[in-house]
Formats: sequence, structure tokens, C-alpha cells
Amino acid sequence: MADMQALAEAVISGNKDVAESLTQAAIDEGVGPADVINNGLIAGMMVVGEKFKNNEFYVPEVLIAARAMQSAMGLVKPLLAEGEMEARGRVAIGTVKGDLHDIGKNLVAMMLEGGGYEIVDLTVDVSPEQFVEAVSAQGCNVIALSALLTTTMPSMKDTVDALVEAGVRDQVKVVIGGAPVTQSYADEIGADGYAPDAASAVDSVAELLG
Ligand code: B1M
Repeated sequence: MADMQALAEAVISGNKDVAESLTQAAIDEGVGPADVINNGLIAGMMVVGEKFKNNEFYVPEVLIAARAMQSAMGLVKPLLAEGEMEARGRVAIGTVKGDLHDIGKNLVAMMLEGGGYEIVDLTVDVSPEQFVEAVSAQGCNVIALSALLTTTMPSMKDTVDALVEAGVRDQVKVVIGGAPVTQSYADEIGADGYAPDAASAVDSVAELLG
């Protein structure tokens, strides 16, 4: 019988082969893809997020778990009928203009994907205009901004201002983070949320979307 607990554990321990074979077994037994995603893959990534927050897991363990989650997700995603599993939100994520650091941003994206959010990864060196476009043309309802340089942090404010100017500020929640970023900076520039690490970013987005 399909064992979602074992699947979650395979994700937590980053065992890609076991995660894939348990996922395939569940599919073969007729378990619904939404069940596999929610009760196996997302459930596992939630535990990974908690362990990361509590310093029981470090970056490599999170990356290995995310890789197991993503490859198993690849097996179930094509089986999802249109609209069968609504994403919890559509998040455009990117490292801000002038900034090429992407390791933390990628971790945040993986954790959010593991949390059930659809990710539009705008990669690095992303201009305020590109973020605006992600809202107005791609329907993203969350924007997640990462900055690692004190010199590129002002681009976070430019992005919030550009959303206001484009008249789409009320359609989107803005979450910011990165090593030099603080809650008080988020308050200062009018962002909706701040997260100190990748797992907290998932909590922050969940809270903002209610
Ligand atoms: Co750069 N770099 N770097 N660098 N680099 C730092 C950031 C620096 C602190 C090093 C130092 O001087 N001690 C310093 C910044 C100083 C400052 O502004 N205060 C610095 C500098 C100066 C530079 C260059 C200017 C160096 C130069 O060329 N003279 C240059 C800039 C290039 C550019 O971006 N335009 C540069 C280049 C590089 C590399 C290309 C060599 C490489 C990046 C490779 C890559 O990302 N693909 C690099 C690296 C690796 C670092 C350090 C060593 C590590 C960053 C990292 O990946 N950490 C870094 C020093 C350090 O932090 N110890 C440094 C691991 C990652 C998991 O953590 O990104 O903090 P982090 O993400 C965390 C949280 O911050 C949070 O969650 C993540 C996981 O918990 N988080 C979010 C991140 N984004 C979030 C978004 C959220 C929420 C949470 O919501 C949306």
C-alpha cells in the first residue's frame, strides 16, 4: 500500500531514488497526484524547513532534500488535471538588479515550491520593471526579492515604488530577504513581509496570503 509517511521520510533524508520509486508505486496504485504532493512531498519539505530553521539541517541537506522532492514532483505533475490542484499562490522570485548572488534565492524558491506555491523564477539581476511585468502579465500574486549586497538593497525599494507607479501594488504581496536585509528595512520601504531564512519565507508567504 502507498506509504506517504515513507515518501515524506525519503524527501527529508534526500533519498531521491526511494522518493521516486515510492512516488511511482503510489501512482501505480492509483493514489491521486494531489495526495502524493500534499501528504508525501510537501509534508516532507515542511519537516526539512523546520529542521533548517532549528539548525538541525544546513544548506547541503536542504538542497539534497529539494532535489529528491523535485524529481518525484516531476513524476506526478503531468498527472495533475487542469485545476485539480490549485497552487497556493504564484510567486515571482528573483535577486534584485545588479546582484548576482543566487544560492539563497534558489533555496527560498525550492522551499516555496515544496510548500505548494507555483514559482516563476526570474533568476538574478532582475529589474523593477521585470517584477512589475510578472504581476501585470503573468498574474503573480507574490513577489519575493533577494539581495545580498548593501549596494543592491535600494533596488528593493525601487521595485516597491515601481509596483505602486504601475498601479498593481494592491494585487501583490512583497516579501524580501537576504543577509543584509532586516525587518526594519522591510518596514521602511513598504514591503509586506521579511524573512530571515528560506523556511521562514514559506511561513511569511502563507501568512500574507491568509
Ligand atoms: Co559575494 N558578497 N560578492 N559572491 N558573497 C557576499 C554577500 C559578502 C557579504 C562577502 C563579504 O565581503 N564578506 C559581500 C557583500 C558585502 C555587502 O554588501 N555588505 C559580497 C561581495 C562584496 C561580492 C562582490 C561585490 C565581490 C567583488 O566582486 N568585489 C561580488 C558582487 C557580484 C554581484 O552580485 N554583482 C560578489 C560575488 C560573489 C560570487 C559570484 C563569487 C558568489 C555568488 C555565487 C552565487 O550566488 N551563485 C559570492 C558568494 C558565494 C558570497 C558569499 C560568500 C556567500 C553567499 C551565499 O550564497 N550564502 C557571501 C558572504 C556570506 O554571506 N558569508 C558574499 C549562502 C546562502 C544560503 O545564504 O544568500 O544569505 P544567503 O540566503 C539565506 C538568507 O539570507 C535568506 O535565506 C537563505 C537561506 O536561509 N534569504 C532570503 C536570501 N534571500 C531571501 C529572500 C527572501 C527570504 C529569505 O524572501 C524573498
